[in-house]
Amino acid sequence: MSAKAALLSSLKAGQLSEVTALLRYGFLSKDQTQYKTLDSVPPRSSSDYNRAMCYYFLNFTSRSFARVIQELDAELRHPVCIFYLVLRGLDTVEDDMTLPLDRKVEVLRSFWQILEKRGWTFTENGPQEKDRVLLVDFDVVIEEFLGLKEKYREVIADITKRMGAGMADFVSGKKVVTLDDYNLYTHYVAGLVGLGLTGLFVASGLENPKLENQDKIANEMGLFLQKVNILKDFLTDVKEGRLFWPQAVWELYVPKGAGVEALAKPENLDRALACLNHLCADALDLVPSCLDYMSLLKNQSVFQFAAIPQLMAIATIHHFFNNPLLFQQSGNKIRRGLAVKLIEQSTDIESVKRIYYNYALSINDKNGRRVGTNPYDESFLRVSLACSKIVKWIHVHDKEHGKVRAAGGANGTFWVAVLMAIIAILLTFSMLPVAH
Ligand code: IN0
Repeated sequence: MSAKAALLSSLKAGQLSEVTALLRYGFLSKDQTQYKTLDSVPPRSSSDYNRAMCYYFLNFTSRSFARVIQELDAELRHPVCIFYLVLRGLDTVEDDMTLPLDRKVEVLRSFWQILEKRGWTFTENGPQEKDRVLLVDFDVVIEEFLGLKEKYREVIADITKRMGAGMADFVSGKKVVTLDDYNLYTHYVAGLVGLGLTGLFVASGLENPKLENQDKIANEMGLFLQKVNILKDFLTDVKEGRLFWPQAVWELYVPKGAGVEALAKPENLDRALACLNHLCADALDLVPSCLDYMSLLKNQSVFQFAAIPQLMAIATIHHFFNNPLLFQQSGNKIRRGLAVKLIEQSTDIESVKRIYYNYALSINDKNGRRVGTNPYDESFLRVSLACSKIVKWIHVHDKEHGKVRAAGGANGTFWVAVLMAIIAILLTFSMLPVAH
């Protein structure tokens, strides 16, 4: 999305604070150091070719998250970058529907050993696979992996082994039927990332050693992110025939005998919303654990690294809860301006608590207003309970830290709204210069 489109979208929503956040993020924080802006292949002759290629891939595969990784303290930056690329490689094998099943399973199960094979590359992905190039040049990731300290290599290899085996089970026919299956699948693809990152944080010596025995909440950090991804990708995934919504839940809502794709039909919108809200409640139940995890973090750069995706996820649930758009058009996201504002507010646990508090109250409010509007929807109490538990967690934490919570005030006045409308009109007719 262009800078102008992002600005317009926030202006149209009447969010001045997002507009100012976008301007600050775009114009003030251009850090040219390191590899943050590397967006072309480095010359093969350069002495740091392998490392530069890894950051090129990182920037290529995930623009915004790449920036967050590179804000980590130097000791963790490279291990996390390599961990991310290894996982991305595994994902690219798992995702590709053109690979023969036997071959796919073989590569997934042995990927942790491949990490030690100097010179290994993989050219068997279909041409449409977005991150195909990463595997075509995977030897550079292997070189950098082999250059990491042993304590980091151990964590990465262990997680890769467990994740590859779990993915292989699911691609070989295991289905996401029950809630247990849903929790197991999300454990393999995201919960294990939480365990691995925690292992890296502790090994670096930069983080709270107490994290070591926190597998449950580390796992749930990942589960929350992945469950929100699975919710928001409904249309794209259903079209590609690989939906991860648990059957035991969608079965409660589709017309008798129908498949999950029935939820994409306009005449089934009420059923679809009821199912969505049920799964939102299931995801929201994980939030107290995520807050527990974040409240244990001590290092500033690690805190922001962990908090930013969590804030995006809660904002995404807030956006999609009971929202018909999820079933009507794919590729919907929270506004870029909102994302940037959340990044700016990810600095410390008090700021994060305030954001969660507002979202929990707002979701609870939307929940209250929908009572009686949908005959299929039975998750009203579930959602309400999940929101109450989030608010309760925050109150308990406030009390333990001597904090008094003030009620949120209104933001925005009549004149601010008028000013924003004028800027929006000028932008629409391209009368203001904005960088692309
Ligand atoms: C991640 C996670 C991630 C970051 C920080 C702490 C975590 C703790 C537990 C588990 C995962 C954690 O964050 C990224 C965020 C991301 O990639 N965002 C995308 C947004 C988007 O729309 O795709 C971006 O481009 O900005 C994440 O989603 N995953 C991930 C992968 C590897 C690592 Cl090392 C960390 C993917 C997943 C499946 C949720 C684990």
